Amino acid sequence: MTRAGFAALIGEPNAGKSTLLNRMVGAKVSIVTHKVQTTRARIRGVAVHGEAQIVFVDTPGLFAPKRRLDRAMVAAAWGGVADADVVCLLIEAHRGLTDGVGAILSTLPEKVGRTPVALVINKIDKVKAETLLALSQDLNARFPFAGTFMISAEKGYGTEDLMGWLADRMPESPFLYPEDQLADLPLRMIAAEMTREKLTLRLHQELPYELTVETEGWEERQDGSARVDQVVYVARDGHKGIVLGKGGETIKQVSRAAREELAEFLGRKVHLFLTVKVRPNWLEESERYSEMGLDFRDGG
Ligand SMILES: Nc1nc2c(ncn2[C@@H]2O[C@H](COP(=O)(O)OP(=O)(O)OP(=O)(O)O)[C@@H](O)[C@H]2O)c(=O)[nH]1
Ligand SMILES: [Mg+2]
Repeated sequence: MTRAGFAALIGEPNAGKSTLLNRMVGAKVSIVTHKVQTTRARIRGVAVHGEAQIVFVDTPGLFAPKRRLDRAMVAAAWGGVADADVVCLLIEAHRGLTDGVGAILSTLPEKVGRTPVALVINKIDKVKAETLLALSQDLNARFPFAGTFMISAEKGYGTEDLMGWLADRMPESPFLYPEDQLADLPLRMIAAEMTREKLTLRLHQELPYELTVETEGWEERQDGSARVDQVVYVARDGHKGIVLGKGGETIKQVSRAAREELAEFLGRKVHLFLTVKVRPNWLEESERYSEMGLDFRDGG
């Protein structure tokens, strides 16, 4: 008898949810940056452990939302919890019980109901072992966690234990995805995310928040290569210049990095064309949200 189900990864922005998803799946399915609010929608990655298939659901970080996009992202994150068989709450070891974590813990009971929640203290490579025990006790006093794990998603410490524990908690079920499938994001969205990651890594301050990337065209060529056309939407005139960079240098480097990653992912040659468009109101356009995999109405 096989097992299969959903494990949702939730936590504050930057907690390492996407890093953990990629580690568990063994491939880069979700983009990772050092900046907060990198992930914008739910992203599924599939892992098989023994007789169990675990569908990991990466979610946007949980924080106090102010803008429409924030609200849609936070709603998407809690939506991941609603569908899950097990929830993993990721906490950053070196930041501990922040106000943000406190806010999550106070909302958690109403959101999870009877679904088991694992406490996953991540980034243990950044702290001394002594601090972990106190943090774990403190957190366990505030919520009846079904298990506690100390991990480093980046280094791979403790992640196999967590995987085994999750596998045991999956309901009896046939596999939900074919065994060789790692993700269920459409290719055009994976490609757009790769470009957004490279832009986010390169740009500073608020700019990454104010842009979105969409794949507008995908053409398979006779020679086996793919031509991919993407649009980078920015909200302000001034941002276009920043994205392009001096003499177009920034967009050129972003384009090269994204093209190389996409080509490796597909295992064939890619021709990537990026166009930057100013669209002052894109953060209020429902079509942009559906392209991102978000529900526009959640932001209302
Ligand atoms: N030192 C250390 N850094 C880590 C670890 N896990 C993740 N990181 C780093 O933490 C940063 C954020 O990681 P992400 O995986 O993007 O975090 P996230 O929770 O998905 O963030 P959002 O999508 O913004 O909510 C990146 O710079 C990661 O390299 C870890 O175990 N140790
Ligand atoms: Mg993320």
